Amino acid sequence: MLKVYHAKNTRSTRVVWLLEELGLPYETEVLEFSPEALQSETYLAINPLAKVPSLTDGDLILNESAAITLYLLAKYGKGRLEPAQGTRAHGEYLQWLIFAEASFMPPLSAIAQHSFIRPEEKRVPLIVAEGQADARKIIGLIDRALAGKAYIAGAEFTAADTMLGYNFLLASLFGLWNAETSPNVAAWYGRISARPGFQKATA
Ligand SMILES: N[C@@H](CCC(=O)N[C@@H](CS)C(=O)NCC(=O)O)C(=O)O
Repeated sequence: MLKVYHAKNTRSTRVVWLLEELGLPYETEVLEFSPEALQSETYLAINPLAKVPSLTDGDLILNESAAITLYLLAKYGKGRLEPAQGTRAHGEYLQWLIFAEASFMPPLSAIAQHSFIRPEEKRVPLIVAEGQADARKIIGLIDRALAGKAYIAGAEFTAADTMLGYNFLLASLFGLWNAETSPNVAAWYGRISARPGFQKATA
């Protein structure tokens, strides 16, 4: 049985959401998002960096949300939630899927770290301001990429939407965009966040 280690509003949202979209049976261990819970001896044996998500599939342990996404699709997807491999559409899909973690998460993480995760004396307001500026630039780019498209990789909902959708859950919580500044993002985010899988993953 697949098992996901999940904490609310963290990147494990991507994994729970994808599992729901794929209709796979899985169990969830919900962790409190606190150093005590993540650094317990039991959890460190699963994730030595004390982060979420983790996924176990038998004796396989995976600790990266993008890797978990690609693994689940390769093993259980049966071609669902991704364009056909080797096509131009698949290339664009992969780029957005990886972009979500590799290029968009750093400014969002900087905002989170320096707004509420680190102890107050270790927070640097300038890092928050720079993170907000960088994140807004990226949101502008995504808004332009979504023009005339229902989903980030084209007409169909894919795992690039579950990866990137999580970034927008955070960006929404951080007040980084609205329907006036980002109309295409607003339409897209409205569509994806109405899906039952997103609702379940964010409950
Ligand atoms: N690249 C990893 C990042 C995992 C990560 O940083 N998770 C955050 C929550 S969103 C975390 O557990 N942070 C705890 C900490 O840094 O102490 C992934 O995509 O899964």
